[in-house]
Amino acid sequence: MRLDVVTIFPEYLEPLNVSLVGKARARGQLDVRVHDLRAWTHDRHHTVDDTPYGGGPGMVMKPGPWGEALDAVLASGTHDLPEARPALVVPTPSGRPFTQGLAVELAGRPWLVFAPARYEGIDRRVIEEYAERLTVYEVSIGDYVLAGGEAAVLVITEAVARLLPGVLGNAESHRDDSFAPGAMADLLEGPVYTKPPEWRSRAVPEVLLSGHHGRIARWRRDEALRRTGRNRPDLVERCDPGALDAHDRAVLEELGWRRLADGRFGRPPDDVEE
Ligand code: 6GU
Repeated sequence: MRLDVVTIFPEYLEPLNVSLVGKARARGQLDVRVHDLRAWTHDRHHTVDDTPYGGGPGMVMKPGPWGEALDAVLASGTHDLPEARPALVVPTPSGRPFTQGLAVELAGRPWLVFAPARYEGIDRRVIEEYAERLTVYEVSIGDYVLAGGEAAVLVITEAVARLLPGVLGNAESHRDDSFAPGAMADLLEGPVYTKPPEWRSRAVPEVLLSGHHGRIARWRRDEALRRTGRNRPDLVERCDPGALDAHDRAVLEELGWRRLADGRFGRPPDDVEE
C-alpha cells in the first residue's frame, strides 16, 4: 500500500518511522511519502493560509498550494486502472467517525493520500475539486478538537497498517479485536494476564490457570460483558439480542441491566432516592 501525507509539519509524521508502521515500511509492505505543503507556495513567506471570507475567527488554508501539491502527488503514481486509484483522506473534526469498519475499508485500497489541515480547515473548493476524480473520505477520530489533523493521520495509519496482510506477526491477532466486525458480538475485550502467577500478592484469576478451555472462554466472555456494560453502555444497548446466550443475559441482569420487550437490554434507571 502507498501512503502520501501532505502537511506543513513533516516532522510531526516522524513516528511513521517507528514500531509497526516503521517495520512495515522497512519490509516494503508500506510505501510512505511525506511532503511539505510549503514546497508548493511561491511567495517569500511560503503562505499557506488566509482570512476566511465572510469573517470570523481563525485562518483558512488557501486552495492554491493544496491544488498544486495534490496534483503533483497524484501525478507521481500510475492510477489509470480504477482499482489503483488513490483515495483522499481529509482528517477533520467535522468528518464521519473513524471506526474499525472504516479502517477495514481503507486497508482495502492501494493508495491513500492524506491532507491534514491546520487552522480552521482547507478551502472547500479543494475537496469539491478532488471529489470529482477521487473517493474523498472526511474523517474525524473522535468528539474533541485537535489543533490539526496530523495526529489523526498517525491514528488512522496505525489502525489501517496493522490490517494489511503480513504486517501483524500472527494473522489471527486481530480476529478478537474490540470492534472487529463479528468480534464477540461487539463487546470490548476483557482483562489479560501473564506470568508471574502472583504479583504483589495479587493472583491471576484461577480459571485462567485451570487449562479448562470451555470455562476460560466463558469467563472471558463474562468479563467482556461486564467491561462493556461499565465502559460502553451504548454497545450493550445496540447489541443484537440474538448474539446473547442465556448465560450472557443472566450476567447482564446480574449487573442490573433490564431486558426490554424486544429482547434488547436497556440501561437500568438511575436509583431514585425515596
Ligand atoms: Cl481528524 N482533526 C482535528 N483537527 N480535530 C479532530 C479530528 C481531526 N478528529 C477529532 N478531532
